[in-house]
Amino acid sequence: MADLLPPERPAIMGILNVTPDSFSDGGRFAARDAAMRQAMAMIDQGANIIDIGGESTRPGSDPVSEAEELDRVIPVIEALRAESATPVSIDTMKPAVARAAIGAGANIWNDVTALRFADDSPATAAELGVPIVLMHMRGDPKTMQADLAPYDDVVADVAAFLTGRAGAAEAAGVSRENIWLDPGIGFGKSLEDNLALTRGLRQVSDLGFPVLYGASRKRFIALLDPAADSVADRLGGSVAAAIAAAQGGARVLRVHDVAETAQALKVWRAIKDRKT
Ligand code: HH2
Repeated sequence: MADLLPPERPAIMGILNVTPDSFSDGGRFAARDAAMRQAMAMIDQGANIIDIGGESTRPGSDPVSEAEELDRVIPVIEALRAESATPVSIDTMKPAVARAAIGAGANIWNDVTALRFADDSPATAAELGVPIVLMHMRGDPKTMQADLAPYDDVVADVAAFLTGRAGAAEAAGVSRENIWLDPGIGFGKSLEDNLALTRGLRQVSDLGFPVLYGASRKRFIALLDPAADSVADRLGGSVAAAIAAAQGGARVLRVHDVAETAQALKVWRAIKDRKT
């Protein structure tokens, strides 16, 4: 689905978390309506893809059951599909959730485990036949920050891991043009690792697959600016990282702040491309 990715600039993927902490008050219908309003606002602001997730992957977060995850995400995908043709990605590690989400109208499977969560993940990705995001992560969301053995060369290690996962996906029958890669900013990585991966993103984009990059509101920003302790105060750092990733060849930017990222990309493109 090459038309998901504009050639001239990275696509903006707007983040829609449908977790109890994101839309808690007022029950399921209110939660679905609030999620819809946020999705439509992001589309108005220039989001090219809406990434819907029903399970937090924040470090230390608890897993949720398949039934609960389906209950959270499927009604939102159906409601969004009824109102908009904007592509939707499903952020899940569970093949059954990916399958139901694609059945309900989602267009992309975003898997932070790179098809390692379940034995049938690779075969499911092949069968669904939609783009699959393979992300780098060491350990799982519960353990990843505890397990911070230094990398030899984080960019080379991540590139090698992603090459291996792309090979495994292809071996399971996923077509090459459906494979997207993601260095997994903030997943089991130190501040220096996140900076090196952003600086060295070209090495990942040179692997020949579209690269998705997500640093929006992540904790490493607060390590550089202690005044950004609250996630709401990380806009400047998020935009800076997104533009650095665009420079490094990212084809998709996963962000919370769509309008600001869209504006930054316009200015970045004008600086880069205009000859006058
Ligand atoms: N980061 C988060 C979740 N999903 N998917 C991809 N492909 N790349 C990422 O970097 C990525 C992701 C982080 O999730 P969480 O900490 O739950 O917060 P949020 O979803 O608000 O970003």
